[in-house]
Amino acid sequence: MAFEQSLSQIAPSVSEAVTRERDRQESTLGMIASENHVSKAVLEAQGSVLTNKYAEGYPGNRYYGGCQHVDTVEQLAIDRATELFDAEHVNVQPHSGTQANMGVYFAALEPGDTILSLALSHGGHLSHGHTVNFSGQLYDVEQYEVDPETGYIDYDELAAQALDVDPDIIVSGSSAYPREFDFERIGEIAHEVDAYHLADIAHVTGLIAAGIHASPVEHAEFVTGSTHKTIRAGRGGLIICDEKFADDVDSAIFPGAQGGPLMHNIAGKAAGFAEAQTAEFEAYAEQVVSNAKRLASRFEAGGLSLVSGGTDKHLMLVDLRDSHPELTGKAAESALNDVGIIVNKNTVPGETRSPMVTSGIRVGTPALTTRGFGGTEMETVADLIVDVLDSPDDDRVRDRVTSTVDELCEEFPIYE
Ligand code: DSN
Repeated sequence: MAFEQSLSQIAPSVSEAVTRERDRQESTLGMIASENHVSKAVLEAQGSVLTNKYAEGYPGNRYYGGCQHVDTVEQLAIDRATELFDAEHVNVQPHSGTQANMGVYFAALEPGDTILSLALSHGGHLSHGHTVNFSGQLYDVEQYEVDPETGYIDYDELAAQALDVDPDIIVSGSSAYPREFDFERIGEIAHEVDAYHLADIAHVTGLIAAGIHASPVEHAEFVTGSTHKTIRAGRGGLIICDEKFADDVDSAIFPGAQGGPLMHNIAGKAAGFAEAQTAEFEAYAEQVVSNAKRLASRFEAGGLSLVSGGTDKHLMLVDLRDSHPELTGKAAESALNDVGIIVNKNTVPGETRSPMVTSGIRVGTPALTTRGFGGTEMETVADLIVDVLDSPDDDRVRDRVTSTVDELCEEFPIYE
């Protein structure tokens, strides 16, 4: 019976691709700011028999029988997140950060209402109202930008813009803004114009859980996040909201936006949230930020320009236009990829190239910090990146960098 066969027996090509992907992760430096390596415990939970169970509804109130054990798991995930974020209500069912945002929009807005959010090319996210995403198609969208000189959000300008466009919701949070948001100020701006405040903390969920990044929970009616980035709890999303919106949010997620919850992923969240409650996780989160600041300083010493001149958190945005005007983000990503350093091309404020080409790269430290990299290693990695950007076609540089990357990967294994 097929049940007796291993993955490599029943689907050898899939098995081989999984093994190769594991090897790729072990043998390269993952610096995509939104990625991380989960623990074996989270992998075990996500690969469990909970994938077999339908559980439409919520703990204690399901549409199917046999939900007693998945109820336990989901309630644990909810309780842990409630504690971690000092929340009134948490929904752990969103399949992703985008689904979480969808849940909030469905709960708080009517089609045609106005969203005011950070533009994608200034660090925002597709689900904050981009025209190619449902959010930009269902809602009227106005966008704010960072100050072109400083790279920071100008909150006075945002306040004036909010008065002007009269939004129904203001979205804070980003995919590529290297500075902390002033959640309190955005909350005040939103409330002055009678709008809701949605804080999308996808990137910084782990930093907030660890208490080393300001929390928006007091200053936003709705907070959304993803669970696989800095918090290392496996792929998925979550919504935190004031108690008075709990029923609206829960019914917006199910039955509004989703069907059966992914209970194996919710088990991953419950496991990852337990890890996030430890002192070890707090030390990890502190190291993520300290590593990012060290990397940023070394980049600048190596002649690279960073949007806003640095970082407050786990990521930075290298603007190649000053230092390497001919080198596109796409070419930089590719040259680094060839030597085993994995980053993503990224638009920069005032971008003139297409999003598939770009003039920048986004670089993050969560995954390398999980491997055990500290400040010294970050400086080594910064130097390697600068060397490759300076001489992307020089084979001697490529060989030297590749061999240092190999040594670092061997010294800091992920799962072995
Ligand atoms: N794709 C994620 C990122 O890289 O930031 C956001 O969803």
